[in-house]
Amino acid sequence: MAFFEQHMHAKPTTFLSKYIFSYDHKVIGKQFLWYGIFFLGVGGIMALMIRWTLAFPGVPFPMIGQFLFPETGGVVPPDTYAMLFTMHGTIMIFYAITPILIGAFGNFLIPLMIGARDMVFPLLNMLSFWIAFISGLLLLAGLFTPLGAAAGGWTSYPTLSTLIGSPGVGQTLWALAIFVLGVSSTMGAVNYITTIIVLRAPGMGYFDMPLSVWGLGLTAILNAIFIPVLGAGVLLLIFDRVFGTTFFLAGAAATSGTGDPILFQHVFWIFGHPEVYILILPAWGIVSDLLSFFARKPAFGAKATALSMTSITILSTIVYGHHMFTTQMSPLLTQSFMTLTMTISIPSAIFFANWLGTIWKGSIRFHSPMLFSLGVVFVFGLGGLTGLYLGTVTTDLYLHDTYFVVGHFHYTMAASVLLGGFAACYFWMPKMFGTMMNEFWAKVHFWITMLGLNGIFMGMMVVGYAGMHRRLYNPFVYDFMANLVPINTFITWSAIVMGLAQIIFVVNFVHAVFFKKEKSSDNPWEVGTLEWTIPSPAPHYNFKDLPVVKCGPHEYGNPNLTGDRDFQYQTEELA
Ligand code: HEM
Ligand SMILES: [Cu+2]
Repeated sequence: MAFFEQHMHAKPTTFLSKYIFSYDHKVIGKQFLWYGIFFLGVGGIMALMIRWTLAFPGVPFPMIGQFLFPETGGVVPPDTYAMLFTMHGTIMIFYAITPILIGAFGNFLIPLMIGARDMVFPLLNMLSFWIAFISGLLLLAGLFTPLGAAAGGWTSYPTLSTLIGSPGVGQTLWALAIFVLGVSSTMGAVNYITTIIVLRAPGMGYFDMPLSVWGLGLTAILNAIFIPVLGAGVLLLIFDRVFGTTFFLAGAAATSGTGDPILFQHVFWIFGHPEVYILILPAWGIVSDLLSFFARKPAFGAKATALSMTSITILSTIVYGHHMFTTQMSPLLTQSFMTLTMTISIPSAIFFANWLGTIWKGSIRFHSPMLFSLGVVFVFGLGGLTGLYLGTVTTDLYLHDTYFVVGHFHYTMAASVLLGGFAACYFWMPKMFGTMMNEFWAKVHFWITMLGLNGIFMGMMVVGYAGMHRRLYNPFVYDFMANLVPINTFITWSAIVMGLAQIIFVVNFVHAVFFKKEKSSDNPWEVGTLEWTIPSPAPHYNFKDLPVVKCGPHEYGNPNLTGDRDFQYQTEELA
């Protein structure tokens, strides 16, 4: 299994080689973490502006409104509103969740959890961060162009995204930024896959890998296959915008027999549906491990969980058409996509049941990472169930493009992935930075976040079910939506509450990283996976001697355990 010789090199000594152009997967992981947290803040403020506009149409945005929109006296103008929801979605998906779950935790966890000293290709790894960094600059640059940032939605459908729909440079920069980010993600994905295949510690079979590594590995496979599809799509979009081609131009099919806006939707969703699993799989893996760690029980049906995750990964590649039920696809196609979509419920139900089996009769320790993991179980349940209504053609025809869809995907992505990310932050903090965050404030953060996000996303599903469309600047000019203002005000207050709760996290995090004197012990959560066998924070090149794996990652409460612990390190032989 350890096919590769792994060497130790001298420690980097200069500031540049240590913190900026570091080859160390742990430093690169932290760089992605800071990058993601920054964009989480930017995307979050944009979300609040969207919500403000929907709850209080015509009222200036407090504090920074006057400064940002002086021409309207602080009120968010309609064209800016379109930029806000476009940039919010783009930033959250590609520049916040992806860097945090995949960039930060993928980088940090994979080598540590499989007993390797670094990624297989450290230089490629370093480049992948800096290319992502450039992409972030390109995206933000759009905000400062004369006609403003992209405004065609995160899906960037033509004709909204062609020169006719958005003539500004911002939309071109958007496409370029996504393309460049795709290059970075693909580099990362290839690195992760190869690392998992060739650098596993001696004795570690695939089923001895923690489920976090399973999730991250499956994500990397989807990334490597489907990010290039999106790359091709946005490249063609750039050609249409800059070089006058007509791949996606509406009407071009009629006049020259070539272009078709619907073609873009196919390309986008062939990537886009797998993308939602790209985001959720790492969170699923992490939650599957943490539930076991904190219930002090072996992960129930761990092999079945890993195999279910794999089946979902495979199925996710052939259901994309359910995003396009309303594009006049042939009934045969819609029905086929509906059937395939529904098939995903089977492996989903298996591993969801395994989660419940894991916590069933466990000696649960309600530390903050566990609270956040249980939060994922709850919100993902809701997200998954609402997916069934959208995957069914007949109900989707009504619900498509309403806030019900927005509620659905925020439960699955915003809520589940965010809570999973927080669970990971609190849990691996000692190994990353050598200190622990304050538990009391972590729990306060959890409860207020839960309260806020359920208020927001449950509210969205309610107004969506009542017929409120997404992406409208002021839906309430239509009579049938006018009476939905009070619920929208409620959603907005929930969003403000949730936003404020995140300040607690940031303060707690920054305090633990920079100001906390008290060091954490090497294994504060009493967990047996490989990263907890080494000092906190993880030292240069992780393992002085490469570990040899003797048992699985979830040995808790086994009567044959050695020592007077209720868990066993993966490097120890089970008696
Ligand atoms: C459990 C099974 C799931 C089913 C059956 C399902 C089904 C659907 C369907 C049919 C739509 C399109 C609705 C429409 O536009 O009319 C949709 C939208 C969406 N779903 Fe799911 N979904 C599921 C799980 C997930 C998961 C796990 C995620 C993410 C982690 C996710 C993220 C999204 C996103 C982002 C959109 C909206 C994209 C957009 O239009 O902007 N879904 N889902
Ligand atoms: Cu989908």
